[in-house]
Amino acid sequence: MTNTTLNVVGMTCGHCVSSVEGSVGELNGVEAVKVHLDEAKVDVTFDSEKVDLQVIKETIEEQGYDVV
Ligand code: 9UX
Repeated sequence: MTNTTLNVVGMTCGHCVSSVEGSVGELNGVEAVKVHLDEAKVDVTFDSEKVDLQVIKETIEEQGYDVV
C-alpha cells in the first residue's frame, strides 16, 4: 500500500468532503481516503498496482477542485 497526502485547493464545506471522499473512495484500488478541510489536504491510501496516483488526482479535479 502507498500512502500519499495531496494538497487540494477549493474544498470549503462538508459537501466538498463528501464529493472527494465519495468519488476517490469508490475507485478500485483505493483503500482509504480522508479529507482534512482545515489543512486543505487529502490523505489517500492505495494499491499502486491497481490505481495510478494520476487517476486519483484527476478524479479530485473532476469534482471541481485543484490538486496543487
Ligand atoms: Mo459547499 Mo464545496 O456549498 O465545492 S460543496 S463549498
